[in-house]
Amino acid sequence: MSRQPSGELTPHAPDASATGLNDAALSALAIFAEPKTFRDGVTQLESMQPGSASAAALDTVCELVERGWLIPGARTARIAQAASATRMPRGMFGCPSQTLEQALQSDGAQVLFVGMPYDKGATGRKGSAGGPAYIRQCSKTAFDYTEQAGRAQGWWHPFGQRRVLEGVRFADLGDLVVGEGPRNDDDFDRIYDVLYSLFQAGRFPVLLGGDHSVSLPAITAAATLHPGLGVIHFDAHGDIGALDDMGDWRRNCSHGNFMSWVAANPNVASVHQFGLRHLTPDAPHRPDKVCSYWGDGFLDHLDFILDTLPRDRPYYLTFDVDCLDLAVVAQTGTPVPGGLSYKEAARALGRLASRRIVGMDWVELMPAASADDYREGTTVSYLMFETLASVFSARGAEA
Ligand SMILES: [Mn+2]
Repeated sequence: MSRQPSGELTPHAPDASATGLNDAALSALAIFAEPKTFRDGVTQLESMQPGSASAAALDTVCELVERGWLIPGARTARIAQAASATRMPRGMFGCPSQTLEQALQSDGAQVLFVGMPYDKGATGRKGSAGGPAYIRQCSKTAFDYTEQAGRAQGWWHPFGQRRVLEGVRFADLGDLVVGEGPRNDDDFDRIYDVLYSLFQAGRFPVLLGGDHSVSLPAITAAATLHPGLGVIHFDAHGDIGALDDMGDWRRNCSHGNFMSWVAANPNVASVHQFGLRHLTPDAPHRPDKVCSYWGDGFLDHLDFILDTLPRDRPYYLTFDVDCLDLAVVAQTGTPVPGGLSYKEAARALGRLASRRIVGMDWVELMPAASADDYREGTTVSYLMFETLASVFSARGAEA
């Protein structure tokens, strides 16, 4: 993070002593026990350590911010407002709307949908900013969420011959505000802050994109709270390049390269990519922790792949709809033929959901040209519903 964060910073965990931070970092954290701005904190650290170069104080605080030990504190109220600014009477799958504040209370819902109508990170066709509204509109065809006396009713699953998602409460936070500023700026801070607070409260966030770059702040938030995070990535494209060529994410991150910074995050232990098939002029760059499965061959080896995904690891799922075949979903910025069928994707997601998934995003879906064309939104909604059903079945329907 090369840019100094605005607003006041505060430590994200009260007790950092057990985590192997060095003395300089610990005394810097202590300074921020009383929230203060980046600049004030650095100045105070310099004055406390006479003789130390001011660059060292700056580095220490920068690293604390970058690794998520210091987080924006004064922003919470503004974020809550931003998140609820476009609330609708009923949200994804017809579920009730909640403010972030309500969602974070002890009786808040378990699954929280958050829309991000953002496509500043799309390098080609724009339009995925319309994704959240479109998929919400289509989603009730797949599943119409209901509660009785505060208990989620779930739905009957014809293949599983059982009710799924019974007792798992859903709520929709609405869309986050997208500002007028440049890409990767305040919009990303908002995604980070909202998802961070949901992860911290033990909620299961479902981010509705938006172009794929919105996953960077979402995964960063997940990795900060769940160090050792695994990322499960469905996509036609790897979205990754050599980090040395990428530079500053604030300036350069787009939907086509965001995974470079995800993979470089020390809190991310692994990235597994499925469905890749886009042609590139050169052999792709892959850091060691990234494992890519090309095309649909992985479907024959799901048992083997699952054995390579440790059970005790938390995972974040990011699903780019262009991993699906062009004939299944064409309303996406960079469609590629030869992708997964609906059934193939559902089977793979169902198996991978046996791992502990802590949150997910669904990105790159664009609205249909015609207002009454629900086909692709319905397809993606079904897949999302199936995935949620698998995730919460695997958890033993904790509710
Ligand atoms: Mn992508």
